[in-house]
Amino acid sequence: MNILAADYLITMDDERKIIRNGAVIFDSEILEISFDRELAKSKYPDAAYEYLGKNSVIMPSLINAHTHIEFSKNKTTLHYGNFIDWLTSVIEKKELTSEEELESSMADALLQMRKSGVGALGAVSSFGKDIEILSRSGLRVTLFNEILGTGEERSEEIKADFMRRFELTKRYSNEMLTPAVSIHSAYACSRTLMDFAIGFAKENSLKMCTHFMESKAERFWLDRSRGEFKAFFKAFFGIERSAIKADEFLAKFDGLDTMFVHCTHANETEFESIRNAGSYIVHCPVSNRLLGMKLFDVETAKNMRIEYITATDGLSSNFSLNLWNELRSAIFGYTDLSLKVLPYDLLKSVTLNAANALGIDSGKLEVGKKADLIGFCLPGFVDEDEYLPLQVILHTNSVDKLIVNGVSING
Ligand code: MCF
Ligand code: FE
Repeated sequence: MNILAADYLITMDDERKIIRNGAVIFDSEILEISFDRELAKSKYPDAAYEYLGKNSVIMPSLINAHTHIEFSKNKTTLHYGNFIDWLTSVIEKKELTSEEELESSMADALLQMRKSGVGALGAVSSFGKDIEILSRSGLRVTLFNEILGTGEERSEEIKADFMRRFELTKRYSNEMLTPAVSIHSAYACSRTLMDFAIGFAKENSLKMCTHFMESKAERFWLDRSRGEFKAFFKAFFGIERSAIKADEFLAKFDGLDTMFVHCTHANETEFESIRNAGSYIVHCPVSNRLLGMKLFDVETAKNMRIEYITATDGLSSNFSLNLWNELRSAIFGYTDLSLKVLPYDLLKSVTLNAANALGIDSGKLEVGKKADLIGFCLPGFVDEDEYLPLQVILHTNSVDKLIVNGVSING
């Protein structure tokens, strides 16, 4: 049994409770939340007790629900500001890295996440080269095997490659690593591949994720087979029309547990349909600024009672996989939203909401939840609870403690 004590506990519970001078008592699960750390210490004299020091904070560990570890290289060579330019630059730079560079870029990416307090992640795996390193990361991983391809003629080959990667993922799966499926997007997948992946996910009760309405180009292409995707698809794939409209694409996911990633250019009907299906929306503010040139409409989502998730996306559309940087970017991007409300919502978006989306029983300091915790110190005292989430986001870059499943994985 362990006792971790701090000056502030951000519980992320339904009452948004913040506990001063409290403690969390845990083994692999949270056993008790104490409102008095001295009392906790005397109540359990045999437990390993640690107080994290002046101005310390304990909260659930962070969850980066959408990232691409295999895209951790080519940091400075991709083109930003226009989605098609970015996509073209990704396709062109694909072959430029050696296996060693890929391996070390993935190791760095995972280290950066661990240092910042990420205890769980949703990783889109495009090539299966990240499976092994993710399996020994010490983190909880939902590994979304990606399916992608527009031409019907290569369907069988693509399905076989997907199955190979999926089987490999299954070999590494355990309590910490869960295989899942990703349909890249409505524009980059043929109907055959979509239906195959959806059928496969349903049959095997797997979580699903897909990029959705990330750019103006995608909006125009899915709505009218027009816009910037038209020339792109003609030049690269000889395709004249979008395979599917947005509403039909969304309907395909009925009955599945899906994360729709980005949704910056989605309309209210689409928001509604995602919400009514009990699915989740993930936004990635930095990536959305760099590629889609528009942020997700958090205010409308909130008014529609949509509990969104914030994530970093991969390093091919971000300068960092540190979720604190992402949260700060959101604070500075959403200039109309209250600094008493937005920061708490953002913390919830990377803890409880992300845990719910990935089906992990964590994200809250509550008895019975998994002991996935972080501890860190603020540079000073916070006098009013309602400003604590903002101060935490402004001042945190790394954590002193990262505990996953009750085990400290960073000293
Ligand atoms: O989320 C961002 C932007 N939107 C789409 N794809 C990706 C992102 N980051 C990496 N990707 C990958 C994607 O998984 O880039 C490739 C795919 O393998 C693009 S090729 C359509
Ligand atoms: Fe992505």
